[in-house]
Amino acid sequence: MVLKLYMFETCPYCRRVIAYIKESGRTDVEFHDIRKSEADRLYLNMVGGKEQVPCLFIDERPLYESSDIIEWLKAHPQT
Ligand SMILES: N[C@@H](CCC(=O)N[C@@H](CS)C(=O)NCC(=O)O)C(=O)O
Repeated sequence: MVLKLYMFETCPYCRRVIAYIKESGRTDVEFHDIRKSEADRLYLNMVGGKEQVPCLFIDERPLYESSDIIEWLKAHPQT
């Protein structure tokens, strides 16, 4: 399963998700900063459908909302 988190550093909702990922010790999430990469920003808009972060792509399927992302990560621990 490919997990990609679209985010930017000063976004408080992103920081919450990133803090959870770090605390839980998981290493299977790629970070994509939309303020640093125009390609990532465009991907989020085109595939996700809106420019809202955080967005976790789960095998190319977008999941928005920090609380939902954290709940999903809790329910699907790294194997
Ligand atoms: N309820 C959302 C809020 C996310 C949010 O407001 N993110 C801001 C950046 S800090 C954003 O992307 N705003 C642009 C937009 O919503 O279109 C969550 O918890 O993830």
